[in-house]
Amino acid sequence: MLKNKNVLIFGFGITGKSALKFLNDFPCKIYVYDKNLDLENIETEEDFIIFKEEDLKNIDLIVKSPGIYPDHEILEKARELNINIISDIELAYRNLKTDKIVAITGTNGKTTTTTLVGDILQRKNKTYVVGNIGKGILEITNEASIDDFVVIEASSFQLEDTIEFKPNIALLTYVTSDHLDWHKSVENYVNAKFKIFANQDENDYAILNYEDKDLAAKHNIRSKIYYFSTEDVNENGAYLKDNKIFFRDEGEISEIIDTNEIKIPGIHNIKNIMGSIIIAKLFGIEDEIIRNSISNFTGVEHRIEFVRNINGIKYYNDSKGTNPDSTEVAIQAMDGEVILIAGGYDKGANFDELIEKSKEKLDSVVLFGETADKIASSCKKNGIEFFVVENLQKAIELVNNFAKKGEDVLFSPACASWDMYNDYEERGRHFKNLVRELKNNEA
Ligand code: UMA
Repeated sequence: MLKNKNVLIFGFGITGKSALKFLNDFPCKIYVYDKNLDLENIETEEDFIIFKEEDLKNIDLIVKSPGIYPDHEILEKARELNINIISDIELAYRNLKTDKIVAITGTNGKTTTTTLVGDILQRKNKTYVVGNIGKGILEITNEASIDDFVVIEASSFQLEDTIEFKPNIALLTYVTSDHLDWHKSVENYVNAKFKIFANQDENDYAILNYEDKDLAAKHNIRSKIYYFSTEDVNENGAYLKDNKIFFRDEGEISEIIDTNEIKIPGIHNIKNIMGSIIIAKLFGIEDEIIRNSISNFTGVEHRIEFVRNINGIKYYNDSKGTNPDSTEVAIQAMDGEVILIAGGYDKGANFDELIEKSKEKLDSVVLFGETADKIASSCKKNGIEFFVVENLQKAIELVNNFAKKGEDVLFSPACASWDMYNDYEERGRHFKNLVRELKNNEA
């Protein structure tokens, strides 16, 4: 498929670099485009040609980085020339030796579920955890052997540019709305998410939130469906009853774990765990191994991550809260009254519902970044006290002055980080450093 072809790597971040590493093993001509990098002076072990627009007519295939908007003018021209544009997960799928491929998507919960599934499966067999979680899948595509598990966190951007991608097990945590700047409409976004099931057949498995049952019915899923639900809905899958999680398969029921043994907070995490249990059971992992992994799982960095208790005020880093829904979930998972620090890159989201639904738990909101005024107007509508500040440092200085014992300070921006940071991880680390530098007056 790649022999003697001219392949353009479009964007040279994590995806582009892993694509170069992968393609280097094939006899093809590799071009690279990146509008922000000085490609002449970049150090790589592999050779490539710096792409110029006049090369486009010679290109056979474009491997597109997920963050680049689909209406980029070079991509529009490529479509006119009928050039194939695919994402890295599509290229990887076509070349992976193993068919033990798990793909996990959803508006939120992807990273927690992907990490936990990776942890369970690696107790049985070699497991690669890749994708939107921060590691390009093409980095490991040539290396993964026929018996290995590959667990992919798949974003809507990556799924949009798939054609044949067919994971043996696909899980959708749930879907609401996000990334409207990229997808242009909620419908496009939801359709991209459901592409995760598009090529599956009766030998594959689809795992869904029972709350998305009606939505799923519209998407013609051909694989075997398993649901997770907080009630016993008498379907194949996992459910919660009397504070215990059970797994049911064709009438056979097994008790997996008591929720007392779970360390990560919130009902949303129970759902992430139930989804993970289904995947593990479908691969025949023993209950004891599953229970052990779950009871030792303390969550992922930047997701409702406890940072510090200063004089009875708890600080949490939820930099991964990059959309309103994710932030709402984080607010609900807090024990005390919440001082929310939010704001960031504007993806076109609406914040009214987030503030309205979180009213009862919110003490006040401190805002910064591109969306600060937009969120401020949602606060105004709902009678929530708010402050707009210049940056994260100023936000923390302010909060440190007025937070009271028993309150929770939650940094959950409800927005991407790209207005002020390279990514949510850099933003989360910045928050943690600032909180660690605060003086504990009682000490
Ligand atoms: N670029 C251009 N032209 C443009 C825009 C960007 O040339 O118009 C270049 C940039 O200069 C940069 C490169 O493209 O060098 C970046 O490409 P990218 O934004 O696709 O980022 P990658 O580094 O390849 O990382 C991507 C994912 N990023 C996005 O989807 C925005 C990473 O997810 C993912 O971990 C990685 O691939 C490996 O799969 C991050 C993310 O924020 C965590 N994801 C979004 C989210 O979770 O909300 C979807």
